[in-house]
Amino acid sequence: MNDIARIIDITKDAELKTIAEKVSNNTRLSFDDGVMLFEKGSLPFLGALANFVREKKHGDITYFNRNFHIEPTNVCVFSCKFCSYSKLYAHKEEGWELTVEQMMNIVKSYDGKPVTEVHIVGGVHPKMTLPFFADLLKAIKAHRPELHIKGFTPVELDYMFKKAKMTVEEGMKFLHEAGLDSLPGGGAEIFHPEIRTQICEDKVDAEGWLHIHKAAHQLGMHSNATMLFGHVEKYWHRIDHMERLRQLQDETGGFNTFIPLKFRNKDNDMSNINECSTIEDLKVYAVGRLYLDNFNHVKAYWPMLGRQKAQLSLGFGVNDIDGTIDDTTKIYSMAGSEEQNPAMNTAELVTLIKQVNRKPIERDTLYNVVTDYSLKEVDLASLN
Ligand code: V47
Ligand code: SF4
Repeated sequence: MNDIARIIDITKDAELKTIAEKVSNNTRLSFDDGVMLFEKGSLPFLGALANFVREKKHGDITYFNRNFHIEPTNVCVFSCKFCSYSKLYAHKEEGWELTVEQMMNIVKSYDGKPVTEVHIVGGVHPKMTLPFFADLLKAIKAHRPELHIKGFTPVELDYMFKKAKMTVEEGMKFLHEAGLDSLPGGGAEIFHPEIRTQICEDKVDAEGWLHIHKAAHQLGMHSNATMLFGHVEKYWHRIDHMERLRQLQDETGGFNTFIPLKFRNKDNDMSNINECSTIEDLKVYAVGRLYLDNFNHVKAYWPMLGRQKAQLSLGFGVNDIDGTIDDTTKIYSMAGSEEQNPAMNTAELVTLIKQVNRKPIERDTLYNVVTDYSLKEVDLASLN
């Protein structure tokens, strides 16, 4: 009996058996299947099924990349209740805003280091406009043309485009021409308005978020998609979120990676909500892997999850654990991330992946292989 037949065989529940058969036959799961997986699927069942798909797509390969983050500002005009930045607009003395020169100094501090990507994301500061960010993009490309710039969520973009009186298509083209290569996955949260009005009512809505990603895809740019889970949403809101992503992906094929983000409750206006369990985290990765059949990659963002849970996630559908993030990333440590110092060097990442018998591959943003650490003996001590 092969692996999938064994999974189907051990399932007593007829409905879950049907879902497992669909996965085995490459048949797309329906909305109700997705909800049922959350309602009835045990962790071992979901894990076995998600791992089957993960290994069919990628074998043991586990990707990571070498990147660094720039957060232009922590001031934000919006007031997402889960966000530890949101109160800063009223308390500007606690805020920072970087000039183009200061951000270029961060870029230059990586000169000679083998990073392939810069990830730029932050709050929405009213003075940081489209021309300001276009100048930043041009300056980065002039200094280091091969560095891939992944930057700005639709929340930031929607605000800049409106302020510049540009359409989404015009604004995206303008930034792309200035040097923006791809979009990160942030700002998606939970798309359904029933939840959005409770947790982030004043920022771009689901249609606006999807429109901006679609415009980027139509320019040939790739992007990621996140989902903030484990707060006030129900199972069906998660599936509704994934369904909207799956539909856009069918249309454009522009998404690289799905990144579930676990809600953390430190120092924000939702601190009264308990964080969900590790079991729930793993279930979300698994259902994400099963439902989003047209996404190539599922990523665990390890600074939020912690190193050990990131290792565990590799058996639940995850095939990417993000990158060597520098400790300048404040948004997560402020919200109570597992890692007080979210930085890991290449040797640590490679070791982490090898410890759970997976194959570490350093990738660039578009999943081209940079170095296959599974093929050769690497002197880990020599890596930075
Ligand atoms: O959209 C904010 C989340 C996101 C909290 O594309 C929180 O490669 C949990 O999108 N608890 C921004 N999460 C980060 C993001 C991201 C991260 C890593 C990689 C990529 C990528 C994208 O951070 C926001 C929001 O969902 N966030 N506050 C919190 N309290
Ligand atoms: Fe602003 Fe983003 Fe925080 Fe919302 S999540 S308040 S848009 S920084």
